Amino acid sequence: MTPVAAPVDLSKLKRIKRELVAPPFVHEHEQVAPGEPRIVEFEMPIIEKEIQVADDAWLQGMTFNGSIPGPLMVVHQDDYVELTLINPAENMMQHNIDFHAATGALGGGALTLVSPGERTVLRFKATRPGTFVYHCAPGGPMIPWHVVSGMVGAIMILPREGLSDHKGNPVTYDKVFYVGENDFYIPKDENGNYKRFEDVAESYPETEELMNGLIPSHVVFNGAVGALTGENAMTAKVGDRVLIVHSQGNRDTRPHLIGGHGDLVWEAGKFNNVPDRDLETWFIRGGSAGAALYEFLQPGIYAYVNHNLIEAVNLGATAHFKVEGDWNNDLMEQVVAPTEIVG
Ligand SMILES: [Cu+2]
Repeated sequence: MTPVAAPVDLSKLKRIKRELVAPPFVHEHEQVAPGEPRIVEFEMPIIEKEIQVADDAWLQGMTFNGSIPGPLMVVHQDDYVELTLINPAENMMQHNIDFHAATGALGGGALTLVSPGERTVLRFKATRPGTFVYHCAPGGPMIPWHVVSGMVGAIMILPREGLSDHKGNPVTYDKVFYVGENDFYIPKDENGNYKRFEDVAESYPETEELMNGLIPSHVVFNGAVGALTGENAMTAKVGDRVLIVHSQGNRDTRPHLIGGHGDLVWEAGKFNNVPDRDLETWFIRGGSAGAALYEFLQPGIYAYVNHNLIEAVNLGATAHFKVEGDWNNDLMEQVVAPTEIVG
């Protein structure tokens, strides 16, 4: 299906090329659009590779740009996204990309199906501001399989004037992190050990059987248990306003920052809607990305979790923020340290 129409003349628009970076980091961008709408060029290879998702578990992964999740792309409303999608000859599978932010042709999925050894270029206009998921959707049961193998990421389309608070006043962020949550379905052998496969094709039959039971073996942030904890913790300083973009391509989730809040939360991720305030936990619908802005007020280690705590603690969906600065005893003080009860 290739739509036929007169080409649009975008020759007067400026072009800018953005280099994508691996999550949780986000490529360089302006919060307020610097001028007229532009054509923003991105290039993403699709990489099929084995990924270690826990000490004892490996996934035959499929990735946008080599990372799970795929990188966060950032543009402004009314910019044009121009993506070169590359399926290297070493891959086994056909892939494509469905942008929830795009209009028509299955989000671009119908125009981007590439076999190994092919490339394609898709351009779409970013008409609606917000955070949106993109994912592979090559048809039939390949769709959920490619998504739970890692082929999901997000795009953030900022309003041209930048973000606004609940009163419509401008707000900015000091840092932005992209946390992509994935549910994995890794089969076990008869001894209860996770099975390791030669390639994606070999992993498919047993993985699909497990997928259809709807109980994931792992629920992780950024592709692996511990990908964002300890030495990999996200960092901030007291007083930093941090924007956290959180996506889930397949399943509902409920981010929660332990010891913190969501000051302004675009739960559904769409910036034309008034943000919620002071949230303890927010809801990300499967197949969407949301955004939460928080100013850190105390130093320390914060756990950022999926508040289904079984998924957070036992299946992997935990990240850390390491925040530096001075403690505020007005907000919290240990009045009496734990001591033995006497008498
Ligand atoms: Cu795919």
